[in-house]
Amino acid sequence: MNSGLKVSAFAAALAATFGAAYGIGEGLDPVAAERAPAHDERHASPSPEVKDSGGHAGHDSTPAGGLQISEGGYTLDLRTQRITAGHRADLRFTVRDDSGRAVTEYRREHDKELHLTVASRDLLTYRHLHPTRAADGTWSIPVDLPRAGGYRVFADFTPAEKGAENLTLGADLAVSGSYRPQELPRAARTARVDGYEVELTGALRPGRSSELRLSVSRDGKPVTDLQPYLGAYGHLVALRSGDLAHLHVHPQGEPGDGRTRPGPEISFAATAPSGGSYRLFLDFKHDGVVRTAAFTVRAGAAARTDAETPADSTPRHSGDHGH
Ligand SMILES: [Cu+2]
Repeated sequence: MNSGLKVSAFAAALAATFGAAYGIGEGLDPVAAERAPAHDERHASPSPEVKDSGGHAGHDSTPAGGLQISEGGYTLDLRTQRITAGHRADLRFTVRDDSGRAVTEYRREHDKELHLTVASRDLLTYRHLHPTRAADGTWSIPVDLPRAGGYRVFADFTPAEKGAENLTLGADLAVSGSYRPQELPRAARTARVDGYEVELTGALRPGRSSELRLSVSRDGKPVTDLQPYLGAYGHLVALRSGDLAHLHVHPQGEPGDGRTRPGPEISFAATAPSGGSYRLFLDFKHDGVVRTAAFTVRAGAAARTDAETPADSTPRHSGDHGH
């Protein structure tokens, strides 16, 4: 309830800000405009193993990240806090330690020192990016976000410092233009992107780890030659609707381990920090191109996706992730 109030206030403030100040983006079809080119580099959040607690909804796991700009002695200093919809801009930021110094040493995870995700508050726009770090610790990456609104920027990294843990820090980014918030697409088991169909089985459970399996097919045929991308056949990011809490999701098995096959099924372990709606973004690579399939799922006993979604349903908005 509380978060609902906050979201409403936030949306009203945004509508006022963006609606009044800018006419840019008017006439842009928010869904069509969102058909972004396939991103060449994206992936999912690496993180410390969260053990399956076997039913104990434990205090030992902290599955939600990204809600704070500062955590564990590290701060995300987002230098670029405003950009304009439909205009390419440099997103610049620094990660600082508790003495204010820019962090310049990181532990590589999934092939990269830092993984950046950018998501709109309505969860229809999503980017997974790998910025470049200058010697002084400043990170930068060009972004082009076609839709105006409130966004969250997540930096997922592990400082090289001894004992430092994987962190996901989040900061707000405002994208100016004509703001038209969309409803969260309804929960569905199937997502389509670029002629591929991805089917989700398994459920997201509050407070405990559960398995999510995503099966990729094209033209009705299972895809059995997925390509490794950043050390896995698929990368999954899950964001909670309402506050954009960022979940830690772990791929199960990896290319070359002798038992993980290159499709059609990709398996993950995920823990939902609470009941509610979540948006899942799956990156997978096939024919040399990385594509993203997006799903809305509900976590919690009262909201089983299989019960609420007819088998033949299709996401109402496939947004940039559809077709
Ligand atoms: Cu990444």
